[in-house]
Amino acid sequence: MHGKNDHIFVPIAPTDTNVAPGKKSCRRYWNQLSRLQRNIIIVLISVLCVILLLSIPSIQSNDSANKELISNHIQITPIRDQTNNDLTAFDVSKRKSKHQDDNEIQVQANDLNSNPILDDAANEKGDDGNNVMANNVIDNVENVQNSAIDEGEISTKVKVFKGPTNDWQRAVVGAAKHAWSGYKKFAWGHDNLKPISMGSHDWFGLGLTIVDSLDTLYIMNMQEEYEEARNWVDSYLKFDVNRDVNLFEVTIRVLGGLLGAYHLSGDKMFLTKSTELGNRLMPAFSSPSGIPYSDVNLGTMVAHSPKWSPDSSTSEVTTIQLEFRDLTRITNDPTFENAANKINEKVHNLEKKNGLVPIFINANTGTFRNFATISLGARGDSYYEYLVKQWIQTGKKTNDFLIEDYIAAIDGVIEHLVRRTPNEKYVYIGELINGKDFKPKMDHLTCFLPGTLLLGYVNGMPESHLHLAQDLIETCYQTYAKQPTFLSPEIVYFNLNGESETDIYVKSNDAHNLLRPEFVESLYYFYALTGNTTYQEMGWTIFQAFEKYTKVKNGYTSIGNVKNALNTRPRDMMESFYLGELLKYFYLLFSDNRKEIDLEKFVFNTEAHPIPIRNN
Ligand code: DMJ
Repeated sequence: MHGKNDHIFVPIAPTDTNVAPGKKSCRRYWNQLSRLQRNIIIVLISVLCVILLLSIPSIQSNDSANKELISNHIQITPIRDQTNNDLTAFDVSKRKSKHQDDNEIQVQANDLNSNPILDDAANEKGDDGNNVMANNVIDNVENVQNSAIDEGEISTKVKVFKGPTNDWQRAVVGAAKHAWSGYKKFAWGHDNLKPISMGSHDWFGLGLTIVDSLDTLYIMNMQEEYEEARNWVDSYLKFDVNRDVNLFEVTIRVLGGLLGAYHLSGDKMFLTKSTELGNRLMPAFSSPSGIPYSDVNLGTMVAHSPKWSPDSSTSEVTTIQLEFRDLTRITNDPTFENAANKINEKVHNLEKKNGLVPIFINANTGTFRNFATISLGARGDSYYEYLVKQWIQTGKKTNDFLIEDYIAAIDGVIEHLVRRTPNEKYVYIGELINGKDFKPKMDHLTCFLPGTLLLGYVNGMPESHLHLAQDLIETCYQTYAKQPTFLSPEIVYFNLNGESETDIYVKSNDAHNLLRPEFVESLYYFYALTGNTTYQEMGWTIFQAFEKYTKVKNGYTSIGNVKNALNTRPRDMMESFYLGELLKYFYLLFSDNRKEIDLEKFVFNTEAHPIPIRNN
């Protein structure tokens, strides 16, 4: 594993006739030695060299994780030779183009106060965009230090973002502007844009795209658009409307969006709105078991199970805790966190299959549905995500049972759900139908997992998590790379018993792409936590594919078929997570400052809204 520069440097004095008397040169000493003496010295030096070389891996044991990440990265031209810091010809051009306009960037100082806690990270880069890139070769997977905010400290300060610093980030901002202008023109105030029919779609009637986009616009320093969004929330976002909403979706997108905007901007209007929404969602917790109902009417404040079933999705009831706990932190009202904690405790006490949970749970009885599917995809995914993220949110000091459940769950994943394909040896995660029969099916949603595993690993989780993360990031990348559009389908299947010629295959009903963010989210974690710019390269390839196949005149659209580049079948829908998540993760992935959002200080909710880490 040693590069060509990893030799031991033995300085030899030059032959110098002007050496001062009494100071003999090494060469003169050497020449005066007998052959035997010289041989002994050569042998001794050789032995010393061997010992030194052998000891390097143990000296660098802390680096081993990153070394493996670097050496095991997916086969894609690395932008730097990681061992000698030389730019390849390919990379020079890429990097030049990425930074070519740096000098033209105007640093637009806001009239906002700076936040000493947060500004360290923003300043890390300095003026020269190349500094951070040069550092990448020595950046490691670092264990996250505890730098959480102390109890009681309220986020009233703001973080200043300077806007894009390279061409890739500028391209993402271009995409955000294009999406925003289509939404503004045809769907303003509605939940989603229908960019082809030039119309809108309402799900909850809460202006989802606006609220989900607030912190994205803020992070990208799109001041005009941010002001438009902020003012709409202030004037038009009303919660006292007679309308059923889904507790989970509104919590992660609307409550999470308001909280993220509040923490970055310090604007108290978002605090007021968050509190009102939190109060109106509380009836969902009024079930006999404490496991919340899936739906709640914001106006009448009456909650109920879904119309189609008595059960809630397991991932939905376990993916509201970051937000409700944060609401308690900023309001000092314990009601929100208490309700969320009660769910944690209930689910913790239920019987599981090696830490794995069925995907349905009954709000009345508080029990899992018998023989329900076990999956890290739809309806299961973020249960696992929030176990580790809640532990991180509370400074890794409390909620031990959550991290124990997480460790048990990942052990369960490794034991029951992980398989390797026969030919190309891709590692993937399948599902257990009826809780027992293995199915080699993986939702794109599951591609959040490599990023979450890596986040857990740098926070102290076992090495097995790192290995699984490395394997999965490659497999998820392949779900994109194998398609002619270079876009992943919603679901892939893997060759288990020779039923397919290829190791990864896609059924026609699963070939759609909804502009989902999970894989780009994982790439972001891999870049942010390792500094390895290979993950930026992967992201850039995928970003270009989105540009090519999902960009339409008035925005971006989900497509029906990633398997045919000539007939992608646009579906006329731009979900709020396109701006809320996908573009945000692309932007942060392409940042020259991988700590633009510092993962020692913030944890992202499942909709990419940053929530502060605290010491309790
Ligand atoms: C988002 O709402 C969230 O990421 C959620 O966790 C899963 N589904 C969508 C994006 O795919």
